[in-house]
Amino acid sequence: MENKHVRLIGFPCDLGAGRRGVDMGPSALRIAGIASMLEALGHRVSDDGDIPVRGQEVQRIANPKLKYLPEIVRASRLLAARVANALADGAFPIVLGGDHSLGIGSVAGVSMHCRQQGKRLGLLWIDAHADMNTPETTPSGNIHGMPLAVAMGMGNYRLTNVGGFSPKVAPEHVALIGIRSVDPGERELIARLPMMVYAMPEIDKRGIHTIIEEVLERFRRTVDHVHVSFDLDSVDPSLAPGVGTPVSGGLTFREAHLAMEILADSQMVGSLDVAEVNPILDVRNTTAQFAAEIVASLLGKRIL
Ligand SMILES: [Mn+2]
Repeated sequence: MENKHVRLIGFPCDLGAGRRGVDMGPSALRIAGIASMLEALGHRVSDDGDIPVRGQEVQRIANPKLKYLPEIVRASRLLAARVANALADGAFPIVLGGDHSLGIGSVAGVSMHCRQQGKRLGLLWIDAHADMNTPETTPSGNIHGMPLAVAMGMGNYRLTNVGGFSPKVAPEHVALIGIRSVDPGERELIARLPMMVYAMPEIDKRGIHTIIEEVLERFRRTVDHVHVSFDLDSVDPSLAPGVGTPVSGGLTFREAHLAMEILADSQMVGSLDVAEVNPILDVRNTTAQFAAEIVASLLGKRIL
């Protein structure tokens, strides 16, 4: 893999999640050595620090179907600008979360850049959940359950309009991989959208290798920039216990790494999110360390 300029952008936010502590994820990922691991691969790494996000203590919930909406909108705009700037500088942005509401700003920033450059965006969402609720369907009101719907232009206007346009990505350019916990409203949405969706049983039957290759085959023909949004809860909780919404039966160690290795070989990935690392729920930073290794595999780390 060619050497890249990697820009780390922390998004210390737990406003979108139902459990506290995921706002400390960016620190945990830094402490796990993500920068030095990427430098060891020959990449240049700079750390932009964190997007300022105001904590829950100084806010109140105005709308229980869209908890902490105003602050998430404000922080998402900042994140979008930071991600778009990194790409404009020729860098490879990695957004360190933080709950998965970070995907709203991150995908907006990538999409802004692609729009400016006349590039078509492909989005690979790796997650235990579909993250496709809307204010109408959400069981919890937690915005981290909405970012993939938002990226495709569905949901609250203030969220879909971050960056000033919508949708950020066409459903036919979205692949959702690893799901095993889907809400009724999300199931309906998935059924009527032309997305590529691979739930865990299909990964079990066909193998992660076949599936990632299939997604890449479509992406090679239809898009120019691939953004990967990796939720640590996609991985089995035995490997990544430090997540807010663990679901058994996730990706194995090798499935997760092999997916990243194949993506690295494709040379199509230009930006990445690492979401939902929650140090409060973790065991001696295991989940952040696992995440850092996953990032290294996506950026070219090889066994041989
Ligand atoms: Mn997620």
